[in-house]
Amino acid sequence: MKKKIFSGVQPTGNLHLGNYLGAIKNFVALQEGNDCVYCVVDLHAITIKQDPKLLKSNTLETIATFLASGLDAKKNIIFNQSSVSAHSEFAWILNCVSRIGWMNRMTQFKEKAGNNKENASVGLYVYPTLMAADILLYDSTHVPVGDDQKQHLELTRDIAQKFNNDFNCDGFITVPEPLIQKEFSRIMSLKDGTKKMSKSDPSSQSIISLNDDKENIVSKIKKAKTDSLPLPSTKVELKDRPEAGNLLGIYSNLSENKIEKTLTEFKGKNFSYLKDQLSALIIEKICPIGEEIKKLLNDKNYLISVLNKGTERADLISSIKLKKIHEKMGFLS
Ligand code: AQP
Repeated sequence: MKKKIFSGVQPTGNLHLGNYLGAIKNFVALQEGNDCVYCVVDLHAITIKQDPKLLKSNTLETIATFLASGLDAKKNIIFNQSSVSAHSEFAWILNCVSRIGWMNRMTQFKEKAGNNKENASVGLYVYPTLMAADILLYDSTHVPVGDDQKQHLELTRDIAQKFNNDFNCDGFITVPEPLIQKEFSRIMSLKDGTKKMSKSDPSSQSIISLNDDKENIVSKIKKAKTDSLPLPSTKVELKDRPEAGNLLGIYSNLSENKIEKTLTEFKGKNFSYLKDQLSALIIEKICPIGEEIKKLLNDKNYLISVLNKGTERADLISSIKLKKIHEKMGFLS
């Protein structure tokens, strides 16, 4: 059956291998035979202070990354969140449906706010209700995300169910399913296999950026943290070896092989052999995307035209749904 897909990426710059393997690669696979909506979530980005000039260029770069990775602008709805006002309007309604206790459990807020919670933006705290609004406005049935967003998706399901209960409209808001890869769904930092690969990591050595050139990739993989043992032959042995697990997981994901096959290929070998093979594979799969991003960024008018068309289509769908939501809530229209 055709799925209704929704997902988003923040235009916070420096998109990396984690964003690609955890999310964008799946967006591309899902575009065949499904109705897909892919959004550059700039309203989410501003939950942490952004430089307006950079936000603009990062938004274009994110669109360019979608297209360079293989998303078809005709098949999919690709647009920018702030251009479609239904997202923030519905988010406010969902702020009133959601419970403070639910928000208090969100680990992303705790991680991003750190020790300085009092100084974090209110937007960062209610980030999950905006995410729920994005997804639920399009009656999405499935949401492809990286493993780090699993908790927010579970909350989205709770919010959808509560809305349907509160307004006595069972099935009106579709309760979406997460689409998260089963294995190695979280790509880890090259400098610490227990920490997520993250755009905001202060060390550029911890991430492979989609814009990295061959020399950068070879150098970053060469310097990636390892342990002192030869590579193992079973998944069980990977449990206490986060760096080995991460590098082998990236290799498996990029080569589209199960981890068991990758383990058989590398068992007993040392890290330098794996690193050579992995660098070559990343260069083969990622560098063409980086080159295409550069090309697309030279044609800003084209990128803006893609956004404008997507905005029109997204606006139409979401405004119809929002009108129905208003009726359920008793708003006079
Ligand atoms: N390390 C990761 N492994 C797998 N998936 C990942 N994603 C992000 N990091 C990893 C997935 O990428 C999609 C878009 O992410 P985002 O840009 O919207 O936000 P994020 O999760 O906050 O990304 P970062 O890199 O961690 O940014 P910062 O440093 O700003 O917090 C999502 O589907 C996400 O799961």
